[in-house]
Amino acid sequence: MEDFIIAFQNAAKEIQELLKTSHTDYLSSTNSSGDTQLGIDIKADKIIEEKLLSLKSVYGVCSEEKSEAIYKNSGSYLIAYDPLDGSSIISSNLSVGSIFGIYKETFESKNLIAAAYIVYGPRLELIFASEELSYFIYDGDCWQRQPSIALNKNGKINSPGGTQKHWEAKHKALIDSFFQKGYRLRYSGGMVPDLHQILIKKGGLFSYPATLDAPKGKLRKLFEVFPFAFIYEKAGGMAIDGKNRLLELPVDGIHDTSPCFFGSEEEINEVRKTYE
Ligand code: AFP
Repeated sequence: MEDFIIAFQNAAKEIQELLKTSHTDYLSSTNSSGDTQLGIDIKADKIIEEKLLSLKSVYGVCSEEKSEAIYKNSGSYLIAYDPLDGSSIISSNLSVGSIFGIYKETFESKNLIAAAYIVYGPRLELIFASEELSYFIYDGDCWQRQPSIALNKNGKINSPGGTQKHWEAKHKALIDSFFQKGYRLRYSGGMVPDLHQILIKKGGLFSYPATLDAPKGKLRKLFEVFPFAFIYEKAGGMAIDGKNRLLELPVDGIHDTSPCFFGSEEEINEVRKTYE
């Protein structure tokens, strides 16, 4: 897995430079999920595609910006990635990220064997999870390994996604119940910094539920939901769609979405009580 870590670290440095110097204007094109694309989304996609396809062990890649996967002749790993998650908050200069899922032979949750994400913020950071979780910070010269991350049984952060107007009543009651217990609202609109914050602060809840306008949720299974489910479970947390473990869900096409809840044990048990 060392070659993947090096590829992600090299891509991270190039994309961080792009973010510092590129315009963040929207293009007239949309990606396969119907999101308007930025020029920088497409450049980041290309940087990552080249880095990954140059690895011997990689058989194919698919990304949020592509309508289909690209395959080579050899290798056994398939990588699904979101090259620049949080396009809509780049113009406000908030942190954004890249997310990766490494699958063995097929793009299915049961074959996810490693996952990673990069945070482009005031600092450049990489989290990589396979058997265990590794955390790196770039110091401007080298990637410095940090102590690993583990979630406590509960936390203090509530990170609720989606438009409240479209939440089901039971979801609104669940989110309110956390605020009544003293949880603080922390939500930037970028999945990477929002989930990273919960990991770094050792607990809390991130939710992106089924809504009246998006009954299957917004976040994509292969590029966003499964990789973060894998990372949260490795950190001692849990990840469910309300009832089921996210990493046991089937996939209906590369851009399939799911409602999702990531957090520490006690918060996820509360979610289960609401949704079961
Ligand atoms: P964009 O890439 O369009 O900015 O979407 C980001 C994202 O997929 C994810 O990073 C956020 O958690 C989620 O959307 C935020 O969505 P809401 O604004 O609907 O809460």
